Order: sequence, then structure tokens, then C-alpha cells
Amino acid sequence: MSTKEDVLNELLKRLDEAEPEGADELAKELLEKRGMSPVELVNALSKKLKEIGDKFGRGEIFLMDLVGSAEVMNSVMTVLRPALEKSKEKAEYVGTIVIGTVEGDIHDIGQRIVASMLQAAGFRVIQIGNDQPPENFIKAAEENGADIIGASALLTTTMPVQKKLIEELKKRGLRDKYKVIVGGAPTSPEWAEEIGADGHGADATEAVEVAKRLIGKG
Ligand code: B12
Repeated sequence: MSTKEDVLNELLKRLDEAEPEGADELAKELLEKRGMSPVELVNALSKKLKEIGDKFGRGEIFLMDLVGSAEVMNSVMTVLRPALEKSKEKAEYVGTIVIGTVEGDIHDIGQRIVASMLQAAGFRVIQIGNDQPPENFIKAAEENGADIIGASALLTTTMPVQKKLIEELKKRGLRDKYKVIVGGAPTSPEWAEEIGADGHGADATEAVEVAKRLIGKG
């Protein structure tokens, strides 16, 4: 008989080998029959995806493989997202956040996981998508009465757009109106401090903690 670990390893193998068939079913089984929490599963998948990215970085796999793995992750997220958001009904409203990936960057898997976890924690989340210039973050924040702006960057070449966002807020006299948090694999608390952001989240759990703390709800 297969154990929870067997099923999880099977799912991680699908991610590794960019084999989408049945991946969503395996995720469903882990959540519904094997007692795995959505957060635990997200963390396991994120860790594997990071390993796959490192292999790509070392030239051991091709871009096509990376795209395939991202597709598997996206299909699993269709099962995971509703599971993460289910706990939302229980959570009390804590605040509004605008979140997106910065201009020039189409990586949105992590940003969407963060959005789901924030929603589950009681935030109203305005997702503006990927490849977004600073003015779009600001426009969405103004239109929705946001408390926080969250900007994701996965490329070293797009990290400077997070800085641009803060500069743009300053230019418009809006810097004190919003808390700004940044994240994405190449970012760090030191980077956040350097660009004058209010916080950094290394993963979705930390993102929720930081966001709550910044608006006095943590
Ligand atoms: C999947 C992936 C892709 C997919 C993206 C699909 C999608 N819809 O997102 C595809 C195949 C399209 C892709 C394309 C490219 N990619 Co890519 N990709 C990755 C990979 C393997 C995983 C990223 C991911 O989803 N991780 C899983 C999630 C859960 O983790 P995460 O994103 O880090 O998010 C977590 C935290 O960072 C945090 N977080 C994230 N956002 C936010 C926001 C806030 C506000 C907070 C608080 C927290 C937070 O919480 C999240 C949840 O835990 C990484 C490898 C890596 N090590 O990151 C490379 C990687 C980021 N890619 C890379 C590259 C080079 C590219 C390309 C330029 C390749 C090319 N030659 O075309 C293009 C870029 C296109 C573009 N303009 O953006 C490099 C970047 C190198 C660098 N130094 O900049 C990496 C590091 C791979 C490598 N080692 O070389 N990629």
C-alpha cells in the first residue's frame, strides 16, 4: 500500500519530469485523503521547483523543461488554491493588499501563492498580475483603498523595479500612505532595507506574518 510520502514523491516526480498527467489528482489525494495541509503541500512543491530552477541555472536542463515544470505547478495550483482559500471564511477581515509581479517579469506562481495565503488569513487581495509597472500598483492601491502594496520580482534584472515603485510613491507624495512589502527568490531583507521597503517575505507564510505585523494585526 502506498503511503503519504509515496504519493508526495510521485507528485514531485511529475514536477521534476514536467509530466502533468494526473498531477492534480495526486494533489487532491494528498489533501483529501492523506491529511496533508495545503500549506505543507505548497512548501514541498516550492522547494522542488527551486531545485529544478537551480538545475536550469547550472545548464543541466533546458528552458522547455522549465516551462513544462511550471505548467505542472500551475495545474496543481488549480487544486491547491481553492483549498488554501477555504479557510478564508473563518478569517476575520484584516486589511487590503495590492499584489503583483513587477514590469519585465512574468513569474507569477509565487506571487499567486502569497495572494491565496493572504486571502486565507483575512486580507482582501487585489491581484494585478505580472509584468506590471509601478504606476499600475499605485493606481490599484488608490482605487481600492489598500493598506499594503506587495511587489514580486524573480529576476535580478527586474528587482530594481521594486525600488522604482518606492521612488514613484515618494514622487507622488504617497509613500506614507502605504506599507510596501517585497519578495521573490532573489530578494532579501537586506534588499528590502536598501530600497526603503517596509518588509520582506521569504515565503508565503512569512509574507502573511509581515503583512499582518505592518498593519498592527500580527
Ligand atoms: C517556474 C520558473 C519559470 C517559469 C515561470 C512561470 C510562471 N507563470 O510563473 C517560466 C518557464 C515562464 C520562466 C521563464 C524565465 N525564467 Co524562470 N524560473 C522559474 C523557477 C524554476 C521557479 C520560480 C517559481 O515559481 N518558484 C516557486 C515559487 C513558489 O517560489 P517564488 O517564486 O520564489 O515565491 C515564493 C517567495 O519568493 C515569496 N514571494 C514571491 N513573491 C512575493 C511577493 C511578496 C510581496 C512577498 C512578501 C513574498 C513573495 O513567496 C513565494 C511562496 O513561497 C525559478 C527558479 C528559482 N530558483 O526561483 C526560475 C528563475 C527565476 N528563472 C530564471 C530565468 C533566467 C528565466 C528566463 C529569463 C529564462 C529565459 N531565458 O527566457 C525567463 C524570464 C521571463 C520573464 N521575462 O520573466 C532564473 C533567474 C536568474 C536571475 N538571476 O535573474 C531562475 C532563478 C532560474 C535559474 N536558476 O537560472 N521561469
